[in-house]
Amino acid sequence: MRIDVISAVPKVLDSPLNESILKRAQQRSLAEIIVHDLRDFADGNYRQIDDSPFGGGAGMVLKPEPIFRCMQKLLSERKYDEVIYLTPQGVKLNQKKANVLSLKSNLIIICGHYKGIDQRVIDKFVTKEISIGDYVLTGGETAAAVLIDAVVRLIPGVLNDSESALTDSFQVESGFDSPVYTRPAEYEGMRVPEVLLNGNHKDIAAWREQKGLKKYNKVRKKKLNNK
Ligand code: 6GU
Repeated sequence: MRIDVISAVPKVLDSPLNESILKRAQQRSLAEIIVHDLRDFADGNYRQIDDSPFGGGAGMVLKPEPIFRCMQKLLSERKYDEVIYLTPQGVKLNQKKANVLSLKSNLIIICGHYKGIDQRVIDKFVTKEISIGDYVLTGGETAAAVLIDAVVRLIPGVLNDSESALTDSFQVESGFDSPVYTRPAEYEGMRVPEVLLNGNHKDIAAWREQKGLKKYNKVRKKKLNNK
């Protein structure tokens, strides 16, 4: 998979994309992630990439020309499956959407900044507007790091068997993982649940499912009676 990211502050993405599993995915050539600095596509000595909104109001808007130029360059080089604009006004990301995106070959991600991007960019190029949740971030870069992480780890070969995505919470029935423990079996007077120590895999699987489900119901199911 190739992912091109268009950003006003590409540095924000440096470490999230170049450590751990995402680094390994790129080293194994399973993912190619290229971040484009909007300023490289801007005009004049000032290389201005944003301006105040028509009609007034607070904040700045990313100008259309640099994004159009970057998009036109990319589209002249290859076909893209989706052009994603990351915005709090988008559809909310979930595991199912990450699964679908992980099957694509070429993606463009446009990171918004300040008050957003000129609507004409969206009208001309964008095929999906995605939000990572109902809260506001200063820019789309941190959201891009989240989206790329969620998608790239699903590409076959990126995770080792021991990290398999098939058993992830949200891929399994209950939606939540169970609690996990490692050595020592007793620490500061707190003992690991006996079922995990006795080696009965059927009991362990049942315990894990029940714990995940119980936590899910406690945290996510809205109580109807206000108690
Ligand atoms: Cl995708 N961008 C920004 N700036 N804020 C967000 C978001 C995206 N998703 C949730 N909040």
